[in-house]
Amino acid sequence: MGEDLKSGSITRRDFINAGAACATTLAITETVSANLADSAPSQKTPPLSKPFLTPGKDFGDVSRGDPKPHKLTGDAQAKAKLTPDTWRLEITADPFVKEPHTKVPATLAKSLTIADGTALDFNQLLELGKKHEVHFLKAMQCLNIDSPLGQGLWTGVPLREVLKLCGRMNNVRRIYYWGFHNNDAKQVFKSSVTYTNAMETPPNELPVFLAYKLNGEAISPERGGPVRMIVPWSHGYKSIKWLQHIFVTNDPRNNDTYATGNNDPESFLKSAAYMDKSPDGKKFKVGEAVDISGTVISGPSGVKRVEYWVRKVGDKPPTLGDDSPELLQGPWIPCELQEQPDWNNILPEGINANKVLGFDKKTGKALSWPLRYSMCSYSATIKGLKEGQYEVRARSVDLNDFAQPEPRPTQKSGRNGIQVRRFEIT
Ligand SMILES: Nc1nc2c(c(=O)[nH]1)N[C@H]1C(S)=C(S)[C@@H](COP(=O)(O)O)O[C@H]1N2
Ligand SMILES: [Mo]
Repeated sequence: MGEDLKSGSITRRDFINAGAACATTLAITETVSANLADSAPSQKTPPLSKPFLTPGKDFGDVSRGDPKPHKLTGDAQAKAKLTPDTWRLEITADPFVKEPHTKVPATLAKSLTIADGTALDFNQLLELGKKHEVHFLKAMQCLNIDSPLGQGLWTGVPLREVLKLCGRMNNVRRIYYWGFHNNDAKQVFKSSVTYTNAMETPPNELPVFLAYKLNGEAISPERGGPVRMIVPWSHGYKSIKWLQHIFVTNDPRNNDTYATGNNDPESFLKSAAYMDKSPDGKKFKVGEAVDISGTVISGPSGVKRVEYWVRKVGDKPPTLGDDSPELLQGPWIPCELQEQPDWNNILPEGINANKVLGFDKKTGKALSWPLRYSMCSYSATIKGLKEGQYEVRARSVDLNDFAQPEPRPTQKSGRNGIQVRRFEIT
């Protein structure tokens, strides 16, 4: 997480707390003596720890640039083409050729450029939307931060429809895109998808798209407006803000900005449970129930359940590895998952659930729950603990029966380590 935190751009205290809690060291003494029957998930509806759709201003922010593009106002903002009126999108082809991997260059029948007055403007994008508009719910999650940044309903036009404006493409294997970067090459934040990713969306999968709305409203400058790329299945680094340029190439190698930070540049979201801060550091009386809660993200491997493990510890227990035998043994006890909400109360006005991708067109219900690439809450009530110091952890189990963070402990493909909270019963 170093890189992102050092940039000083993480604004929500949660992230720092979550990180600090994981780094603290404590020592194990005893396994928990709670009666398991007492610890079964409660039947009450879990409290929603956060609103289902995160208001744009409440997302955790991860933005590079000096000045950050969303801080520009007035003339500077217009000059940067970051208002709906001034926004332009260029689409060009890379002439690059280099043996052995790139024998011929990519070509487009028609480039869209500012210089020759053909760049796409905001109204033209909205016009395309009249025919091709899509809506989708997505959890925004930074590959390097072990807490979700927020969840939104994004609306826009699939990338493939925008690319069609350029006529026939030849020898295109990757599609790069980047946003405004103060005309400073060092500040470019670029990402890419493969030609297949962009053009061929399997049934029930979600297309890469150019978003112009978040939660039914214009995308704010901070969230990457006027237009932001959204890559549904991936971490935040593929969802480029302040989008202004698309660049097709026949170089098949991944050269995303995130690849230079030792990150897996083809990562997808990890199924993972993240814990709310409470009850960390709190004291409870014997007989008092301890509530835990958090959010669980569904990556492509889905979520079968979320479960928790509580254990008694001594004063200074050492850190417990995610693969340590006592952790793997548990006992892990199922948590309660938030039920599918009444979508009429959640979605912005005028957007019916049956119009949202990933939902059944007839019933308006999510085709999977939690909906793939989005998140919902979970909770559990722990009862019957005796006096002492405790640690509680939560983890997801995916549809392949892999418990978090398996099967991929490499955290540079997406931080999903098991989180811990500590409390005392007195
Ligand atoms: N142009 C641009 N796009 C960007 C970034 C950036 O710095 N510049 N950061 C990326 C990263 S690493 C993440 S995790 C997400 C964060 O999105 P958010 O700030 O809207 O939560 O935006 C991505 N898109
Ligand atoms: Mo990120």
